[in-house]
Amino acid sequence: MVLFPASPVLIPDMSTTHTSLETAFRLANEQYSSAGVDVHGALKTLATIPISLHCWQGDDVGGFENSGNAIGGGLAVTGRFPGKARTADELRADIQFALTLIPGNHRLNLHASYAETAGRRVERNELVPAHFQTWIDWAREQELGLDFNPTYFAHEKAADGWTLAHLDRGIRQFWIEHGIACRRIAAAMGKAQKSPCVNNVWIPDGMKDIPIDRKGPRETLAESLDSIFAESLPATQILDAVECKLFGLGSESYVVGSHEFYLGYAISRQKVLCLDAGHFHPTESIADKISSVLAWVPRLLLHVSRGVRWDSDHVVILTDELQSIAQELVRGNFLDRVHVGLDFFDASINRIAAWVIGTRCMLKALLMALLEPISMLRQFERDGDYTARLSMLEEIKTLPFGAVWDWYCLTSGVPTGPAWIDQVKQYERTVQSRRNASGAAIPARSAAAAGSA
Ligand code: RNT
Ligand code: ZN
Repeated sequence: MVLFPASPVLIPDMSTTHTSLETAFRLANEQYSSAGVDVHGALKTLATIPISLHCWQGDDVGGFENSGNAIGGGLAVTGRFPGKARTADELRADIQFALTLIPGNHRLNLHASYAETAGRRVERNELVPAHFQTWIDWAREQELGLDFNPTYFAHEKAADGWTLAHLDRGIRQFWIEHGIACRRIAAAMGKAQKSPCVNNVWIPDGMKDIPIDRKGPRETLAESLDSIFAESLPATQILDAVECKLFGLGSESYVVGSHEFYLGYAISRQKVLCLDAGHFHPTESIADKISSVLAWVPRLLLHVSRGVRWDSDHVVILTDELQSIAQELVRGNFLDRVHVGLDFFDASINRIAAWVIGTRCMLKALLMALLEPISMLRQFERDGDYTARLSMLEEIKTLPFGAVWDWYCLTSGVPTGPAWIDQVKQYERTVQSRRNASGAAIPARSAAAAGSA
């Protein structure tokens, strides 16, 4: 059995000397400066933007409850790439390693199902901050901010796909209590880290086929949400977010928490709205929504993801859509009102590489946006010179962005260019190949043999 696909070709050594990177950066800087771009200012701003890495990429949204419940909720993780984190310690080690390959200071987004309960079953409505103390202590050591999410899936009380809008009052109450418990945990995290923890509510509730009653479940959801948010907690500790979705696997015809539902809810309750890039019609982009919804809601949370056909959670890459999202954040001066989080899960490639690819691409998109000659572009637009605006937008696409990005990586102490891939392969050989699905360590010799098979 091939445990780790052997790499048929070695990653080419594209490393460049410090001097040549510096020369390339100097020339790039000159070129950008002549277009009126402050490159050093752009890099300074980029360094202040935290990306919230989603813990669930590291273990296929598994969590540590070991209850045997299927993930459910319309979420599906495909792929069998070996070496996934099996314990919280392994997950923390993997995240720590991933962060050494990503420039800047970032955050970690945890789900309630990643509680550490010392092998005891703790009901989700009985979770307390102590179940996350190890995460909190570790995050403090790593200087990582934490964000949080109640988990409304992978549970027997969510097995029929209904939670906060459930017809059964008892089940609904259980999930309301889970929501309340999670807000307290998020606030404790926010207090410990002295920076608000974004607590994002996403529920799967919906129907596979045509519903007769679209109204009732939405009224119920609004009531449940109001009960969850009834307790007032300081905004210095917690920011409440709600996430919409158009359709999911098994909820193709109707999702209770649709965009219009949550947009209205977030405006009327002044909550943070979460826009997931994969939660709209397949050709619809969230970029154009940013300035629209920020006219009415105080803050936004982004779940940056990549929809491919029916899947909303492919690894983020540097697409036009990603670039337009970043451009909107920068052009609209929205960076201080928007929390950027990632949301994808791919088990068909090395899970750490998935984090690194997605996060580096998000940062590249932001840097590209920060390097736009924005005053010049604005002036063209104000003058009604749309010819110059379009021409310039195309010309700047071939400015030497790569030299600035490499310089940022170099000065942030992380690998430049594709050098990080070798480091992931090395970690695969020395750490991940020793893990197997049953939890037992694979003897080093057979792991190595399998790796080269
Ligand atoms: C599901 C939502 C949600 C989840 C995570 C695991 O469609 O995007 O954000 O991906 O909570
Ligand atoms: Zn999401």
